[in-house]
Amino acid sequence: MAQLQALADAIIAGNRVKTAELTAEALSAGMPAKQILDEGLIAGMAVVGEKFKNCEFYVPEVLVAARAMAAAMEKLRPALVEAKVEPIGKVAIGTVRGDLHDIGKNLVAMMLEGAGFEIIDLGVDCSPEQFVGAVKEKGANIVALSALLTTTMPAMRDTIEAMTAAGARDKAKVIIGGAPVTQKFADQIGADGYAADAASGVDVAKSVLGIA
Ligand code: B1M
Repeated sequence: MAQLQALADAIIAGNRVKTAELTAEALSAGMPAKQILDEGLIAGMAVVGEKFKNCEFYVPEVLVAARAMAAAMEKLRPALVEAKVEPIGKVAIGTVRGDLHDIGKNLVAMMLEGAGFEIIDLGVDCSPEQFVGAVKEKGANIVALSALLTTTMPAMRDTIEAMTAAGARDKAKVIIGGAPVTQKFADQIGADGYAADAASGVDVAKSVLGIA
């Protein structure tokens, strides 16, 4: 539908004003909130993710697209709540203990939200107990860990061990990423998935939950 394609294009262009306007127009025209989300906003963010993976887009383009998405979500959220549209998963994301880098983590969170996940953003310097709490008290079914320092990578293992000790490991999948992190390290510490970049983070999050 032309209206939804225009919405996706506005997201890809990072046009915040136009994205919000088109979302409001679609709602006023009686289009279901879920259709606007899936076929307009998420479709646009999926293209942004692909372009980021293929190095056609860089961090600034992704940030403006995510900002446009956030503006549209402000308009759409009440209608989604009313329609009882469930998120496809609940992700507790944070940078691990001792680590203050959050630019990459924020990008991953934005892409995940753009793909339909609910995000519990725990921020930076997160203790293993914060992740355990997000699983046990807030029902997160994915824990996404970010580390940018070789010295904070061991905190990823500590988090997984704390989840196991607290009986939270079987309630949530653990996915990890960050510049020094590798698939090999993910395997060594028993994480369920590793993503090299924000767009792959969406693929891995869906894959660990068995979503196509
Ligand atoms: Co820091 N820093 N820093 N730093 N910093 C690095 C990481 C470093 C490589 C610079 C260098 O020496 N060349 C180096 C680490 C060396 C190492 O451990 N091997 C370093 C250092 C040493 C430090 C300090 C120790 C410096 C000091 O004080 N002596 C200190 C540590 C503070 C702390 O954390 N305790 C420090 C501080 C800082 C600032 C505060 C100044 C600032 C952070 C600001 C902020 O984040 N709000 C900063 C910055 C900006 C950097 C660099 C320059 C850029 C990081 C970044 O944002 N990249 C960085 C050098 C570099 O990378 N060129 C550096 C852009 C971002 C989009 O990429 O974060 O990799 P990235 O995220 C990607 C992927 O990795 C992946 O997706 C993202 C998007 O594609 N990803 C995930 C990330 N998390 C994921 C989670 C997932 C999946 C994918 O979950 C599933």
